[in-house]
Amino acid sequence: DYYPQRKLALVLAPFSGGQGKSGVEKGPEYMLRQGLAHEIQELGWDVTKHEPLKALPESDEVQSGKVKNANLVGEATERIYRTNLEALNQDSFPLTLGGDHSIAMGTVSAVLGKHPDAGLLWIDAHADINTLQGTESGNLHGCPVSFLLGLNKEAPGKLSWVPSKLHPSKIVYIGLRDLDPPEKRIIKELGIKAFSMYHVDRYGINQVIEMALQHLGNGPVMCSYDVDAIDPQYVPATGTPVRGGLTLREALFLVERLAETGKLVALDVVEVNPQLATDDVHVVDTINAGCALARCALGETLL
Ligand code: HAR
Ligand code: MN
Ligand code: MN
Ligand code: MN
Repeated sequence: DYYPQRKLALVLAPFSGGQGKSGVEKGPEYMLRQGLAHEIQELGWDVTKHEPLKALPESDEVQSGKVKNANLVGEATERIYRTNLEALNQDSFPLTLGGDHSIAMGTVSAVLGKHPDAGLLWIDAHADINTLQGTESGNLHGCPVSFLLGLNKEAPGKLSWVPSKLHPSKIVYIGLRDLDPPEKRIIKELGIKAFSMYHVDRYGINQVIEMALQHLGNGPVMCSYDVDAIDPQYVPATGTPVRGGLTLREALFLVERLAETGKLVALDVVEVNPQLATDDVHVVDTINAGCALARCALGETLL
């Protein structure tokens, strides 16, 4: 058990600069309004709230080279990194609420700073492993894994802070179903373990998570959870929904199993965008799913 004192750092990351749709910065606010902090306290955790992006300078950049908002993303992710590393050093579990997935450059780097042997579970419809060369969209939320792996020779502007501490053998994907051709090539070339929705259907979610955990070995595990891994029928309010995703039970089972291992050291819940809902039910469903992921990862459903 990494957290016998049950201290939790709730890190709010209301950030949208890694992609083009506004509203994803509202994710943390909506999840808090749903009562998430209190729910976590009721699970026995001592919760402190952190807002590293307070007074983040307005971005005056349009595009630096191929990617958008490189300086803004660099500044935001470095702040998140510092906050999360400090939390980890004080034996707190960082639960980071996004925000778009570019913020994982900060959260994952913090975990690897504290636990160099940590494994990373990346739950997502997308691989987010595009390089500066390979990205079609120029959106940095499609690129965090390439930075963590050190696949970009020269990081633009303030992105240069990101340390490349992640080894390709220490990441496992689950839920993939929408990859760009260069992303598939990188995953193959580096031999990265990836369970797509095909594998979830073929083996079942229980076998998939066991294989994933076995691949990562015995050390601590971090989970970066993009809610678009879940089928849009359960999580419609997200920026890039892709049909044919995890059921809500499969999605929650994954984090329940992680809680059961006692090896989970940090969790991100990202890409919740309440503004993209077309009706109130969609907002409620999406926010409830995001909050349930966090609670289940913290042991709510374990007996
Ligand atoms: N692969 C595409 C790109 O690079 C889209 C990926 C981004 N969408 C996400 N990330 N929500 O998981 O732009
Ligand atoms: Mn993602
Ligand atoms: Mn995604
Ligand atoms: Mn509907």
